[in-house]
Amino acid sequence: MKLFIHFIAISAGLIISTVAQNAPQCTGPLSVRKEINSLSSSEISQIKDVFLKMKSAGWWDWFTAIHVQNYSSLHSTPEFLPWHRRYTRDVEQTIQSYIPSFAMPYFDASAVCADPASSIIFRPDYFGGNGDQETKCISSGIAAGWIMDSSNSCIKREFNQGNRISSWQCPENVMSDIQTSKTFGDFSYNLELGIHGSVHNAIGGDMSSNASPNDFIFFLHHSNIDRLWLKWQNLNPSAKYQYTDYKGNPSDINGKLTLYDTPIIDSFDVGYGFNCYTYDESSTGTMTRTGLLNQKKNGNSDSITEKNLINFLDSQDLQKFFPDLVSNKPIINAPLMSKSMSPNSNTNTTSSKSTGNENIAGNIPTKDFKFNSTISLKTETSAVIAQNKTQGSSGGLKYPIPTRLTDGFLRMMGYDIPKYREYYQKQVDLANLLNSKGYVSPYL
Ligand SMILES: [Cu+2]
Repeated sequence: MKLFIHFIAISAGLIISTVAQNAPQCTGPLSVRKEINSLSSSEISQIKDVFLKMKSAGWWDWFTAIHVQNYSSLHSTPEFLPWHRRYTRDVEQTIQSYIPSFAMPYFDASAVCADPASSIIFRPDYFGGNGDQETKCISSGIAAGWIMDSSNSCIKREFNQGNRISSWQCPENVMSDIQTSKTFGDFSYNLELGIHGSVHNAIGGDMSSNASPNDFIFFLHHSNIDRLWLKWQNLNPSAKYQYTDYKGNPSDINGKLTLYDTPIIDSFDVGYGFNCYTYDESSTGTMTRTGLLNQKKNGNSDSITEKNLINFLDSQDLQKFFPDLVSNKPIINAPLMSKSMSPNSNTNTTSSKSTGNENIAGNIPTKDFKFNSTISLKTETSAVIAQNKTQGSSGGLKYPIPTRLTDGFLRMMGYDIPKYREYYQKQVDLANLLNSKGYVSPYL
């Protein structure tokens, strides 16, 4: 109850009813979301202190409860992207009530595709590494030792290859998903089945259950998924308000978001309504290998491989996997900013708290919400494809084949299995093609 009052207090005064098709443009400063590698050590230790306070105030269990309760409406459905955009923003705004300058970092997972376990996020001074061999409990990182309401237990991780994580989608695969998905429904499902599912499945433990928000990596990951959606939106302006499921059936964009009392369409515009944030995309086009590696260090992955691909693939292959690269679309370093917004274009310096539209429906669970459906699946190691790190023909590392999602994970998520097989085959075909052409990824 205490938590509920806290929540209302934060939301009070910020409720704006949204009847128009588009929420109003943000007038205050935008939160600028940076890649996790770009955070300073003082930002990380500040987060650590605040997250502990938020844990005792019940926030993390609260946010997990929301996800657990509404799970089935939010995955494998058109709501996947708009709902998680809203949810991630709510968490960001809650953290901002403790640290006003906070912006949700993103984890550019594909930038560490060949050896995900080496990511900075798993360091002990960040979010800790794999779970214990027996208990699966994490023993390092910001949330080590926490007991979560959803399981009445620790936060668990179970990497899919012992203390390693097998390869997931590299930037080329993610870029291909973005360029070959021409409708919202296609894009949403490809992203969900692709890098989204891979990260959840491969980290395992809480991350591969419906209580995944227990692990803060969830929010770093969804911030990145959201960034990729924004990228797709900016590349496909005419399809921006399309709202269909993956089979192409139209869905109601003016309907309400699950749990929230706001129209789904309000999630579609970043820089408007409650979406007063943007992404820091500092990958600009220095196309030398050193330049690429420096950019890699800064964590941004998806706009820097394009020129590289043009040099290795013929036009037929480009057409199949990277159609935008043959259509003269100006996509290299495509701007991520919504419309004309940029973080520097704001002259209004009033509090960022004044621009949010935090209208939350009254049916969100209280902290006493009962957990009875948490599913935690064992990783099916037999289905894990071993990572291939042998040398490619031109001296660079061979392009890794993304690991297939396990059958247990596919079932738990309710994914369309034939659709997944088709999607996954295309991912493998691309990896094989790149290897057959002696392609050297700037990320390996
Ligand atoms: Cu989710």
